[in-house]
Amino acid sequence: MTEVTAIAHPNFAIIKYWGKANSKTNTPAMNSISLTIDSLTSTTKISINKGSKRNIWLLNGKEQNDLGRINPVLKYLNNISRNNHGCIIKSENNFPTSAGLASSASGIASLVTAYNHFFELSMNFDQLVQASILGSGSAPRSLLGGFVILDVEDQIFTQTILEPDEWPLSIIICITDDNEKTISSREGMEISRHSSPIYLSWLDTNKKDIEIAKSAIAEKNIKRLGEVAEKNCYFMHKVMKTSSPPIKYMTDRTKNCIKEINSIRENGVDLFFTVDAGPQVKVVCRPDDINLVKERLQNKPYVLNLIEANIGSGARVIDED
Ligand code: 2P0
Repeated sequence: MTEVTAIAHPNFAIIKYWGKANSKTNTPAMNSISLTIDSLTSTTKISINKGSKRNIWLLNGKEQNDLGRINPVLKYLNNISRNNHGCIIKSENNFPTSAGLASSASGIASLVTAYNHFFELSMNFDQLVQASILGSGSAPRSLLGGFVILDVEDQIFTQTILEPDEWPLSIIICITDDNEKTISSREGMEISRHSSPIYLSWLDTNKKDIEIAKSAIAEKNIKRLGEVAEKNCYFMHKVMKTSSPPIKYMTDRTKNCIKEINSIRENGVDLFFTVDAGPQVKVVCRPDDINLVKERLQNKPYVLNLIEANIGSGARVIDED
C-alpha cells in the first residue's frame, strides 16, 4: 500500500464536554452524548515521507508549521506500528475549519482510522479511542455513527446508543459566521475550569443530564431530548461567560437564530437547537418538518448559509492504493 484515505464526520454534542479531568492525557471531566453529522466530512490521506523522518501535515492544502494536536496521536500510533519514517498527512474538511463545527474531532478520527489501515495494525476499539482522545477529547465520538456516548467515569468508553436508521432525524446547521474562532476550545476549557464560579455545579449536573438524554433517546422523544439538550447547552455557555476572562461564542446572530427557532416551536413544530464553541446554530427536527424549518431560517440576514444533514455513520477507510 502506498496511500490510504479515510473519512470521518464531525459530531455535535447534545450533552456537552467542557472541561478536562487531566490536560496531559486530554481526558474529559464529564460524560457526553453526541450525534454524528453525515454531510460534513473530514478526509485524511496518509502515505510515507520516503527517505525522511519528518512528518508533514497539510490541512486544506496548506502545510502546517507545527503538528500541534496531531503530534501526541502520531507518537501513540508510531509506538504501536514501530514506524520510524515520517508520514505525509493530507486532511481536507468540506466545511469551515475551527468555526465551532467540530473539525478537530472528525479530522483526528479520520487520521487514526487511515493510519490503522495503512500500517495494518488491526488496533482494537479501545486503542482507537485512546489514540483519538489524545488529539481531541471529542474525537472518539466521531469514530462511531448515530447517537454516541463517551463515558469517562472509570475507564474511557465510547459506544453507539442508537444507530442512525433507528431514529431518522434531520439536522440543519445555520452558519452565522465562518471565521475561525479566536479562543480555541482547549484554551477556553482550561480558562473555565480554573475560573468559572459555577464550574463545579456544571460538573454536578452532568450525570442527571446524561440519564435524561439517554432515556429520551431510548423513547425517541424529541421534546424531552430537546429540553435537556437546550438546558445543557445554555449551562455550558453560562460557564463560559462566567469565566475570567469571559468567553462568548454566542453572537447577536446566534441569538437571533435561536429566537426564530423558538418561534417555530411556538407554532407547534417539535425541534431543538444546540450551539458549541462557535456562533453556529445546529437544529434537530423530524424529516417531515425540514422544509418548513428551512423556509423559516433561510434568507434571514443573520444566516450566511444553511447546511442540511442526517445522522451519519462512523469513521471508515474509503480508498487505498
Ligand atoms: C463537545 N466541545 O462536547 C464540546 C462542546 C465544544 C463545545 O468538545 O481540547 O476540540 O481537543 O479536547 O474536543 C470541542 O473541544 O477539545 C468540544 P480538546 P475539542 O463537543
